[in-house]
Amino acid sequence: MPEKQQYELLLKYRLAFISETWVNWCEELGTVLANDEVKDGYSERGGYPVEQKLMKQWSLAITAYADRLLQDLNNLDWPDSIKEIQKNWIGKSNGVLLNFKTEEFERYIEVFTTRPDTVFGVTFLVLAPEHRLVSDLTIPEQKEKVNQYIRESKAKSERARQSNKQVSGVFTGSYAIHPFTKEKIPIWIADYVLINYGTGAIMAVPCGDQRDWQFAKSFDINIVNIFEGVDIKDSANEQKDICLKNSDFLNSLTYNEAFSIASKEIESKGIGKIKTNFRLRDAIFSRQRYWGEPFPVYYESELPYIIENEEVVTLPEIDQYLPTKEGEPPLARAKKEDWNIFKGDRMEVNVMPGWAGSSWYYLRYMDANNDLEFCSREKSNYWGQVDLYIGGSEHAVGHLLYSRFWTKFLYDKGFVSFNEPFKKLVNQGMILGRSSLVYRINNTNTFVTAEKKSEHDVTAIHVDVSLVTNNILDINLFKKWRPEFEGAEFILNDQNNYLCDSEVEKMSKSKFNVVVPDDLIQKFGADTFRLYEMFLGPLEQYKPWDTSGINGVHNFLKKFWRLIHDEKNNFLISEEEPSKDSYKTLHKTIKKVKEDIDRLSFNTPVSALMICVNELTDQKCNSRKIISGFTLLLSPYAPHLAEEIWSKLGNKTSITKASFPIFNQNYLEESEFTYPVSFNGKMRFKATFGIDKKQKEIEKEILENENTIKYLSGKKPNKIIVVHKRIINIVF
Ligand code: ANZ
Repeated sequence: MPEKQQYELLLKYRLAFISETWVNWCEELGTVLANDEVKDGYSERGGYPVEQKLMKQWSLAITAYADRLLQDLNNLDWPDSIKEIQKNWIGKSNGVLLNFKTEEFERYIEVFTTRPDTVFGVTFLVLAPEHRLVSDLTIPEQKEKVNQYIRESKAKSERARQSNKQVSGVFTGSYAIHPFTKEKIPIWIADYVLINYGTGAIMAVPCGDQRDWQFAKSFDINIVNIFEGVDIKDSANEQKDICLKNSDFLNSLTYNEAFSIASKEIESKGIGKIKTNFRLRDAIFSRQRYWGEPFPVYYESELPYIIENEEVVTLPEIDQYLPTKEGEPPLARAKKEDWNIFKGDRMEVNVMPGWAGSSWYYLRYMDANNDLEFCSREKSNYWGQVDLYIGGSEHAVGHLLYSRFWTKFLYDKGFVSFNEPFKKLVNQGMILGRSSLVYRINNTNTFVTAEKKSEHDVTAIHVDVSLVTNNILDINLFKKWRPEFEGAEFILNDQNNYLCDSEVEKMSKSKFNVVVPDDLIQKFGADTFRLYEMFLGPLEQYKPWDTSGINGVHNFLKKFWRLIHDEKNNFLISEEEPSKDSYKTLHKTIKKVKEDIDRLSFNTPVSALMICVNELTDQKCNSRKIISGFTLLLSPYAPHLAEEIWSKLGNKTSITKASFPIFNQNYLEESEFTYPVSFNGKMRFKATFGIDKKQKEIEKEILENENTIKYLSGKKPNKIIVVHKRIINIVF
């Protein structure tokens, strides 16, 4: 029910719409993918090829929020790098839509340009191969070439098209009329023009745009130079602060002035209009798979309707989680009676994408048992925004953008009182794996130790890190690891060891460097594991996982245990009042741990805790007051051990219910101070006095000091200056 309410809102407020768009189609996965789910022309999950396909899809109008998504970045306590990525992804451009009339028939080609100032440099137009006018504009003689080119570019991903260094394109055979010069300019198609951006067509200015320049050079198209004093023989001029020439009413102006004059002229001539464009696209909201929220939508005469005031539509059971023979999504396998709700002629058979849930789950957490609403206003008012969100930077243009948009929508409709979901964002670094490499001499089953690899022709092979200790390979385990290594031979080093090389890289099964926590937990316990993970380094940094340091952390916990247990493992706690030193040790640790945790520095408290145990061990301190405090400090890092000791200390409730120890500055104050004692400004010796000692008493005692008597050698002092906790100066 609550989910239904969420999605009904989206549909009701016309945020969701159906349109025929070019989508990333992944044949192998049988589904459309969002732009952030596609990497270099392959699906992010599984690595299957993705091609462009025209499909009828539900979309969400995230572009309606583009400007606010951009502006509101300024108010977020997020890493600059993520803000920059979002800014570029939203990609705001101010420009002009301009119409070029075609020569043959009454058609207009609308282009989007950010450089109306260069309009007199336009010598051809380029349409994306998918542009709807391509077939009309292609003359019969060019049809075959054009169709061939369209087929080829379909297989290329958008990214590949943008980064393609090779110039390619085909002439349609048609011409357009330049709106100012009235000259005939050829119309081409090329896949460097993307169908989903702007209008899917450009005015090409070879003297001002490098891609256009290369295109014109390759296909021998006319280039007009409109830049005063600039040579464009070898490349285009992309500098903006150059005076224009060959540009009629724009002559001798530079970019800023020319931009606004040209835009105004275009508008007043009625051939175009000023337009802000965003690179951000509306987000496709349909997926052709089984797992996902079904839409509360049915169709009647092919018109979609929302299912209102009824139970939530649930996923129907189907015989196979596969598309139908006709290529329909898996839900199309469900018969009428398989649906818990069936209305109209047919139900919607697409499902929602993963981000349909991830965009607002934080709100649901606030009111998880509410059967009527997704989250009551009262609850979201109480909890407010997420104060701190720790997450990976891989979500920069997916989840983190969708969630912001979703929250803004709910805010606009009055369902929540804040318009951003996550106040502060911290990107944690990845844990990297340390791989081990062995060297097989080519065409043999002989492995050579790393020191001698250069003497042979070798291939490096990743070996499972569990077979390697301190870079030394356990040969017996290695032989058992894989059948093909059973009969392997080894060339060892001078110490009779087989030394591996190591490399720090992404943790991955294929590199055999994945550390299974279970094994380490079995050996060292979950507390050591957790503590060690924290100890690895700063939260935000990428850190190599290197298990060789885990013993140190484990020993620290054992040392703490020994501090409060005798040789027979009996719990040993003293009721005595702790010494000043022990109080000082504890309180400086409280201060450090608290301050560090507050600033999300989770690794540094571990060394503070280690120092604390070392000092308490030296002080032979097992006093209840100190051990209780320390156990509390340790509890976020080693909760099991801390809980056990907490209970041994006689506490009846869990340590998780106890409050964090409070730092007291007084314990850090020194009780004594050693003053340098000077005579007429010259330092002669040192003398120690209690911090609380009165000035008069210090004066009296210093005069009685035998060293003072010696240095005064009978003279009478004129003045004794005592600066508290600084110096004593005797003037005579
Ligand atoms: C003429 C021109 C002259 C351009 C010049 C640039 C430099 P941004 O800033 O990213 O918005 N363009 C427009 N639509 C395109 C599409 N669908 N595919 C590929 N390129 C497209 O870029 C806007 C500029 O990118 C536009 O301005 C257009 O080329 C090109 F000296 O028009 B320009």
